[in-house]
Amino acid sequence: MTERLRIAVQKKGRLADDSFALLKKCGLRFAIRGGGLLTRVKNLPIDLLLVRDDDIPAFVSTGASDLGFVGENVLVEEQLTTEGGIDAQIDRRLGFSRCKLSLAAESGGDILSSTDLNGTKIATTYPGVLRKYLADNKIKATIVEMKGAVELAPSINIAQSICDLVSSGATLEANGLAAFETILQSEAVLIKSARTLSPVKQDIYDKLIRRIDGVTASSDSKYIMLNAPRAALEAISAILPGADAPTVMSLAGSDDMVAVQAVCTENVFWETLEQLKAEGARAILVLPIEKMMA
Ligand code: PRT
Ligand code: ZN
Repeated sequence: MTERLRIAVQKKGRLADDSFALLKKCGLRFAIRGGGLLTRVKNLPIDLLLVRDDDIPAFVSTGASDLGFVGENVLVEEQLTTEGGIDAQIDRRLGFSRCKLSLAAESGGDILSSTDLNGTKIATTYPGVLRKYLADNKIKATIVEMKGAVELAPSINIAQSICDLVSSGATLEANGLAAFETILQSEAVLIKSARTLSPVKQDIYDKLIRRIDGVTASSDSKYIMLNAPRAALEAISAILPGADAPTVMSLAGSDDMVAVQAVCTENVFWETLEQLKAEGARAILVLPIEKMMA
């Protein structure tokens, strides 16, 4: 039986859809059906282990899974709170599920900065990260550990402030709270243990990682095509964001205009197009890039 690389992915929740979408963009063909713990990828020797996000670092650390997709916040919390530590480190940053772990308190209340936390109670589901932050900053406060609904803690007098994940800020606002400090920036990450993979698994891993890198690199990249006055070529090349030497071709029937094409490795904003136009560029097209391999 051929060995299969195993990847732990959140079964359902905020990370699940983007994790599945990334794997699909990497060319993996699979179907997620209710119930099952393990899903076979049809066209590569890879199995997906569908679990709760909190269990993913431990699965990778113990070898139940070779890789895992998890929020950096969960990884750091598990690293700080698991006895004996865990053998799971960040292998790639994936750029989705971005959020912040922030300290927040009643808007317009007495707690306006972290120094005001001395002698108070802080509710959180991230006791490990919070404990480290308080120790690093020499703040003496009591941590009230909760399993969820942390944003309600101040209104029911369990704590004076909270330490919770924030994305749009709408939840804090709806509960009359305001964030005053970010203690961790988080995004989805691919995690791996330091163990050596078998040669077969290493090959599958290498192939997958090349594809993940290709998808991540192409997501911010754009292909740009435009016509430009030959005299403005230098100025126009300087504006193209993150582009190496552009391809320049002559235009049929025109001596002073040329066609320019380039891969921009950074996002192309409307402001960039306006600058290009101001330099004399015309017929500007910005196209998405689906895949890239160096
Ligand atoms: O069932 P399982 O244990 O697998 O999932 P879960 O309920 O523990 O996690 P889930 O699916 O809610 O979140 C998974 C991961 O998504 C988190 O660990 C983060 O890495 C990431 N993420 C990104 C978020 C948020 N954004 C987020 N906004 N996780 C939670 N929230 C919550 C936050 O706790 C707060 O209650 O959303 C609320 C705030 O959102 P805003 O937009 O109102 O600020
Ligand atoms: Zn969870």
